[in-house]
Amino acid sequence: MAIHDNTESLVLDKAGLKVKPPEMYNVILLNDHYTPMDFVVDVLRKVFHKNPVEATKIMFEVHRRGKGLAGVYIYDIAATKIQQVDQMAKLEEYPLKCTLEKT
Ligand code: TYC
Repeated sequence: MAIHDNTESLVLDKAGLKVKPPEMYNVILLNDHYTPMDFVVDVLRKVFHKNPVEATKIMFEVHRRGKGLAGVYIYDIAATKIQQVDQMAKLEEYPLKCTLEKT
C-alpha cells in the first residue's frame, strides 16, 4: 500500500521506502471539419466528466486552435478513454480523434 500526495513529491510506502508516482498522460482532443460541436461536447461530458460549461470551453479551444486537453490520467485510464471516444465516434461515423501525450 503506497502513500503519496499527488504532487509527485512525497512518495513513501508503509515501510518508508521510496515509491515512484505513476507516469501521467495528457489525452489530447483533435479538431476535424466534420464532427458536430454538440457531439464533441457530449463526448467531453460522458467520457471526461466535464460539466457543460467546461466541455463547451474545451470544444471551442479545439475548434479554434486545432487541439486541446481533455484530461490527464495514468496510462490505462487514458488508453480506455481514447477507446471510448473511438467507439462513440465510430457509431456515428464521425472522424473525431484523440491522442496520448506523456506529461
Ligand atoms: N470543427 C468542428 C466543427 O466545426 C467541431 C469540432 C470541435 C470537431 C472539436 C472536433 O475535437 C473537435 N463542426
